[in-house]
Amino acid sequence: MPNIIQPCDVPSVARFAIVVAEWNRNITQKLLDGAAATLTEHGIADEQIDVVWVPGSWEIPLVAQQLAATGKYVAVLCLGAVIRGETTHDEHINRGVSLAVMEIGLEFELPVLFGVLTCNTLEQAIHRAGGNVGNKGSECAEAALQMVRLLEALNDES
Ligand code: DLZ
Repeated sequence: MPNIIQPCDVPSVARFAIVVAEWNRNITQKLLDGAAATLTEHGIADEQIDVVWVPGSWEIPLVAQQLAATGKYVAVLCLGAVIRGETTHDEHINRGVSLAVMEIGLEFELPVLFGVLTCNTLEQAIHRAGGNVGNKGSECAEAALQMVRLLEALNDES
């Protein structure tokens, strides 16, 4: 039988960082609320969660990088809501931010979660921020917890 690596518990001292964009705050506040509630449900205390607001999604990577570089966090969650307008602005933001978030995670060997909505309409964003398609902030927190547990298990193996 293959050896299946089982996720460990989240360390009790683990700290989580959340970077969240002010742009479309009516949406991003709900993503943040969902992410924080999910972390709390899993036993993470408020004192273990640091939140940093940035102007827009474009500014997320620089702050996520700074937070990752501190070495204080087991995961950095990136939350934003990019909604298509009349120009291609959204495409530039989405491409830049998604690639940068991935690169930061790889550079610092840390889960850096992409919780940025990339929607065609405000309605789509509303549905994904606690509406009928769930809360992508909560899902982002679930993924963060899963990755933290998995990386703990991988470290234990090595
Ligand atoms: C400028 C801009 C636009 C048009 N749309 C969004 C958006 O839908 N979501 C978002 O998070 N940010 C948007 N921004 C702001 C940019 O992310 C950034 O803050 C500015 O371009 C300044 O660098």
